[in-house]
Amino acid sequence: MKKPLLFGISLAVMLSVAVSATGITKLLTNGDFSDGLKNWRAWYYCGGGIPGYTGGDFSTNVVYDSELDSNVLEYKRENSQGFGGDVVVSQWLRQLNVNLDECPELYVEADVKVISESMFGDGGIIRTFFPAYIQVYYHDARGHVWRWKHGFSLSGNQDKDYDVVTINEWYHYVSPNILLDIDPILPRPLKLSSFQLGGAGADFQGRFDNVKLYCGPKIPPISACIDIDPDTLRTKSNSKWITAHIELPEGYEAKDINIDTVLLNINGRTVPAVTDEKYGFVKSEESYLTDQACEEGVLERMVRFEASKVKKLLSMYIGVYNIEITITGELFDGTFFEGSDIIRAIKQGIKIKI
Ligand SMILES: [Ca+2]
Ligand SMILES: [Ca+2]
Repeated sequence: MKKPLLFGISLAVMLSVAVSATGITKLLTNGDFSDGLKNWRAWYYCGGGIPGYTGGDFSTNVVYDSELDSNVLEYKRENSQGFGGDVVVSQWLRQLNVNLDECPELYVEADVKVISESMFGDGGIIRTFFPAYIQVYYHDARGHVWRWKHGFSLSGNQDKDYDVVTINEWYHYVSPNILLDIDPILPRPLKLSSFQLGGAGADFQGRFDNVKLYCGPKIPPISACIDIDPDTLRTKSNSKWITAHIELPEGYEAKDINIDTVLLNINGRTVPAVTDEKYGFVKSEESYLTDQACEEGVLERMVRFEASKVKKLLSMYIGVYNIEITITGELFDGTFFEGSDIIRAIKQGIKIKI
């Protein structure tokens, strides 16, 4: 049974792609779902084949996620009765006409969360039933279409095909260079066809946000000086904010930092900067451009993160007190920056000799 159903279709054809100052070409539009499902196409299929079987209930919606403080894609399949099926949200790439010979490196990046999954676990025997997955379709010189796929599973032994994630927790995925990850016996990719996100299996539910597909070469981020306050974080303190001062190297200005892209990273898990303009430190340049850290006379951008979310990431480090925190983000022209600071995290109730 094949039952394609279309949701929120946007047939707007985009003939331009965004090339940033770093040489990175961004290939997806509305990958952060700030525009709902615009530019995305949602559909569904199942492989049942039993008379009267409807395929179960499925949905794709853009919902607010309080942890990311952002609109995200949520997809769901229920009442599957144990038959496998897919919920897919896709974006056409064919019209971009990207010549992969001129794209030596191709990367996918996304935040993903598996909320539930009823069976199949690590992809099943044929390794396709993942409760969350990303697929890039491309065609070769003869016009044959091929697929690169990466799954996210709640169980199994992490390998090349999938990452094991924790239920109900956001996971930040960065792919290897897809063009080198493709099996070398397959024909060389020539053009991109489409990009797909979704889940497969029986009943499942997941979320995606901040989805990026970009063509390199990957240029290393510029190195920022980061100063994080407080220097010591007690996991049971009532502090509301973790503050970071970001100072950029010569030739770049802190005022050009795009706060919507700023993330605090601890061992690959992230917390986004607070972007709500009800706060003066988000809205007012006088508040957020400071000269309190790093080199004197060079302004920094001050950003804040919700302390409760950072503490949640730190909660696994019982007794570990020197934690490296990395701040990453982009300037408005697409230049990436990155820098780290070390703070001391103290879990209440544990005595630490310093
Ligand atoms: Ca978003
Ligand atoms: Ca400074």
